Amino acid sequence: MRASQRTRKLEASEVDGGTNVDVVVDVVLVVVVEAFPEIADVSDVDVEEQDNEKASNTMVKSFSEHVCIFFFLVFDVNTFDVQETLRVPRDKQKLFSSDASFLKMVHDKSMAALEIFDNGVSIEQIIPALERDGAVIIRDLLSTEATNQIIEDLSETLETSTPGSKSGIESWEDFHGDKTVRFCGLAAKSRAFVDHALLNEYLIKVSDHYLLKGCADYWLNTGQVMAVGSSEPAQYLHRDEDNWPEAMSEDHEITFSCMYALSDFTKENGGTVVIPGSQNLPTGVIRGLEVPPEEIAYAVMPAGSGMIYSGKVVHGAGANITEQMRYGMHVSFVAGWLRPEEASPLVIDKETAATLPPRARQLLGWGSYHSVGGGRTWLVDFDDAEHLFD
Ligand SMILES: O=C(O)CCC(=O)C(=O)O
Ligand SMILES: [Fe+2]
Repeated sequence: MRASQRTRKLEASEVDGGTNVDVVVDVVLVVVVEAFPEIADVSDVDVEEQDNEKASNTMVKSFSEHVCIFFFLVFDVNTFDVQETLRVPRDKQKLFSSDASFLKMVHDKSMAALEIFDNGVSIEQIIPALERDGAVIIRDLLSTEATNQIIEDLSETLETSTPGSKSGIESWEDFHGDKTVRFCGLAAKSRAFVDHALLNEYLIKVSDHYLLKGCADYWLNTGQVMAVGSSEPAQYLHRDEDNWPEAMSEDHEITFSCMYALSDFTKENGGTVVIPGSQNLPTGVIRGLEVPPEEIAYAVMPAGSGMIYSGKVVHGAGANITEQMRYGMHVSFVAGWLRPEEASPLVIDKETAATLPPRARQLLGWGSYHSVGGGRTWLVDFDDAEHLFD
């Protein structure tokens, strides 16, 4: 399929609708127990002191029930009564545990929104918005020519790929969505991807700003088409850094991403859902989070735009209630001392790598890592992998 045909096919249409999430008591119980661990601790002390386990258990149970009912009433009104909301599989529900501060993440706005900039904006201008919201949108991050060329280069794979996860693992099948087409290896398929999306000046500068606080260099985590199909429910909310729970840190980012819009992103066609400010929630894995509507922002952006976002910000693909696919292309970097999601150098062969700019080669794993302290990893017989191209 030619790029022009594909572009026409990608036009979004307006469809109304939404889905509901049922409130379940066991979720409230999880919140109570996780939010007030001291309840259990205090009771344990009582048990020891009184040597009366039975009485104490009854007391804890009774107290928990009261707190549970209280939370149920409060949360039912303020948090869970969400008409247009996100699908959260019950076994993935993990409400944030330390406090209920996620309810207050919208600072001075009545509805959450991401700041939108035009290409040409300085990095200094977008950093404050990233600090505040954890994500920003930049229009024309890709030129029309670059967008069309990438679509053209990827169109054959797009045409031949079937929706659904290739992982064969239930939890990932759920995360990927059975109506969503995903594929990687983009640098091997499209030189335009390398020149415009991988080496994108804004993505690189923002990644330098954030990632280099925690590593000497970073590399490609994954370059991935994420084409959300018609009728795909919303992906559960998550943090991308959840992929490396052992490495997560309060102090710095370990991954940073861009979601490029290859077609228009709308609220109806699965435009990415972002919870501005959620990057500041304490470090911890978040899989599935119920959020009131005023906390939810949508990456509504025309084709060619990109949303650059923190690995800590809570987000997920939106529900696609239109008849068309939403074509997104995700590019993320990860700290050079961590193992990326995609094994790029096993996909981009040496011959192809040799044709690419040196920085692109390094980002794709055809280069070694030199830590701040002098440690060296990913070497080829003690030498930097870069020297394979001398
Ligand atoms: O497709 C999207 O909009 C976001 C997908 C996403 O966040 C992910 O797969 O990690
Ligand atoms: Fe994500």
